[in-house]
Amino acid sequence: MPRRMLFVLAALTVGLAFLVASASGGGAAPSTHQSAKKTYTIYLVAGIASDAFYLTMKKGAQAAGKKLGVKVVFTGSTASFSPNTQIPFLNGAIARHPDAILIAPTDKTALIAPIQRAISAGIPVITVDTFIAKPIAVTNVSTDNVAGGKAAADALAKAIGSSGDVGAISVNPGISTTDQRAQGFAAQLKAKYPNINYLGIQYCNDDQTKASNETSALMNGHPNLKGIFAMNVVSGNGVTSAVTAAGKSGQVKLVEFDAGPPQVQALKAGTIDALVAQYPYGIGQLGVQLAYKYITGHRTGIKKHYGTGSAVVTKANVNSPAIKKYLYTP
Ligand code: T6T
Repeated sequence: MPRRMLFVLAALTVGLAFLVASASGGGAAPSTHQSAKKTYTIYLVAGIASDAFYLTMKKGAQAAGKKLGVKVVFTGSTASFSPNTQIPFLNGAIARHPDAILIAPTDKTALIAPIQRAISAGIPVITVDTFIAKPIAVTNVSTDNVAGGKAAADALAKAIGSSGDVGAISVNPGISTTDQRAQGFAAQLKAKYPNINYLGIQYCNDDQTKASNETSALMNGHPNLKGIFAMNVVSGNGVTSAVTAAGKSGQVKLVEFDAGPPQVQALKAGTIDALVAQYPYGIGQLGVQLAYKYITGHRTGIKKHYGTGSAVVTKANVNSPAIKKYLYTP
């Protein structure tokens, strides 16, 4: 073979080897055989790990993990729903360097920098339930909370006959979910119910006793109070217990977000008129499926947001099969 042809052949061989090496992992030493299938690990950092909503989300995440052969680690503070207590758990997850992190950020801004640290460390992050005010996460999986707030306004208006004073109890300002619920609720009252006098929101810091005390003060300060919208599990449990303790069950109408076991029980008992129930199991399930897709290289087509739906639950439909998936099973 002429020397020139030999040289061209050698160059082609080297080029081909380079292409194969690049395709198999960006310059890593090419292995001679396929290595064993990697077990991926995904962390799920809850807003608060003791909450029925996140415990149900955990179940969905673990079910998806089991199907995909992915290890799902559920973590989070049980002390409070706050950035100060959540960030150490996020940092703990980053230190383990999992393949992905799912997180329900407890504040729209305070969690931006800590989440950025995870991303800078090469860990893809998906926000579940709540989101942050900077589009750095791969995607967000959540309820349509504005629509949920509007549905709550319609349900409360129906319960009180569309007129009178109503109040609201939420967690803290700065949380994407509850802020959107508040926004939807106020907008719907303004647009559709001119005879409802909205007294505004009180914040309970996700503390049931505080929610309860605020509700008692609200009822004392407004003897004609017709109804209350409680914007999550803990606010709801506090509101329900204060209304029950005051002997005003059925008199002050209640609409609450979420469907934890005590809320469902109070709905069945007639203390709560309607629940806007989310689908936390589905949020956890889809979060893990999307993370798996992303980390296994199937990145095209992943949208920036996925909605998982919600349902208005009343005494009339609470036992129907279509509603079952919306009732939390912590
Ligand atoms: O309502 C849920 C969740 O959607 C929200 O972000 C925080 O509160 C809950 O966990 C219920 O307590």
